[in-house]
Amino acid sequence: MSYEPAPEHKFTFGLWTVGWQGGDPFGDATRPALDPVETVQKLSELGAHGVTFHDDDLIPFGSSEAEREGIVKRFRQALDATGMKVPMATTNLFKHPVFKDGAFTANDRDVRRYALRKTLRNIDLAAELGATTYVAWGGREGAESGGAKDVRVALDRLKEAFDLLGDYVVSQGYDLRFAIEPKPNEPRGDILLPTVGHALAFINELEHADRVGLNPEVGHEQMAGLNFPHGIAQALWHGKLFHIDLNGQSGIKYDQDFRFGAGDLRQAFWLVDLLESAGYEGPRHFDFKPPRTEDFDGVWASAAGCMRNYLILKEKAAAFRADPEVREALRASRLDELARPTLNEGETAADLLADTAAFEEFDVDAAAGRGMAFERLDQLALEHLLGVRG
Ligand code: 3MF
Ligand code: MG
Ligand code: MG
Repeated sequence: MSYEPAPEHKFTFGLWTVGWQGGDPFGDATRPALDPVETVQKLSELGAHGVTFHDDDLIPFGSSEAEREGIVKRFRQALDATGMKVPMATTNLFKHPVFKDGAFTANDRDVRRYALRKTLRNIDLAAELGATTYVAWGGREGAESGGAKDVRVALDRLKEAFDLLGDYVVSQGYDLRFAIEPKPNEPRGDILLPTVGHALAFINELEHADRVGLNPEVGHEQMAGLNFPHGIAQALWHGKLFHIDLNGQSGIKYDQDFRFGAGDLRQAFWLVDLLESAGYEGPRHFDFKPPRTEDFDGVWASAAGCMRNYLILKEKAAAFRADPEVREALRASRLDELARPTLNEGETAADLLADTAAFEEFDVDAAAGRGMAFERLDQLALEHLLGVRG
């Protein structure tokens, strides 16, 4: 297998990923800025399907109306020339100092109104460019200290924002859904909607709940020590996996944004296995940062590595599922039994209470003594991943 990325694989990249110049809290930029048009061309050559952007990635903050038009025109020409798509767009509500205390939940009302206007304006552009997903990462919605934010009231304001954005999209007739991106911390000490679970519960309270789903990011859940494939499985179970940010992270530390496949490789394997076997059809979107040690050759090598690693893992996961020994091991671990409903069809609590085989005659010691055979199953998975099987 060549592991050659092609548009049908739906690999997409944020303009801000390969375009990251390497500035961090301790050091200046190590790379010059990238022209979005060059990014489109280069990623197209590498086999990507499309690009995504924050408003300010494409149109520098503070540009005039005429500048904005010129930039969009040039960008659109690059898309047309390459066939690259824009399946998702988002708003930068975190960089400018005006958002230092948040955007939709800033204590200052005028800042909240400005944030909503900035978002509505970019939603128009997103729809114009054919995006069907609008991501909302509330990186500055949070606090460093307890008294600074009344979280219950802030959640009212967050709901108000999503309800308004939903109303707007419906009134304009846009084919656009929102995807909330949870993150536990960084840049705020603590961010609202810190995990997939918090965000899922919040969505239930929204007026346009059917139009709002998730954009979970590998590293964000892993920064909280959570199992990313489990979070994705639950998002899928709720029908809420609208989009996904793929990258790499090594455990509970700062947001590392490694290329996909770096960091926790075992979770990456189970993630690809899950996405592919669940029939996820959305973009495989990379939100990573080529390390600041790299020049542009390293940047493109890193982007190519994201796609190649996904394709390698896809092949490994398929080989794992097709391996007769794995199938046998799955049966030995009784995954088929998990798939059977616990009650018989039409069975009631009264029927279960009357079933002496389920309780009075149930041999708890024999059941407790049954091994689950998970170690053999996991060793087979590991050997597929390590390339010594299949
Ligand atoms: C930060 C992020 C963000 C979001 C983006 C929306 C800058 O950790 O992951 O990237 O993904 O704002 O897509
Ligand atoms: Mg991130
Ligand atoms: Mg992200």
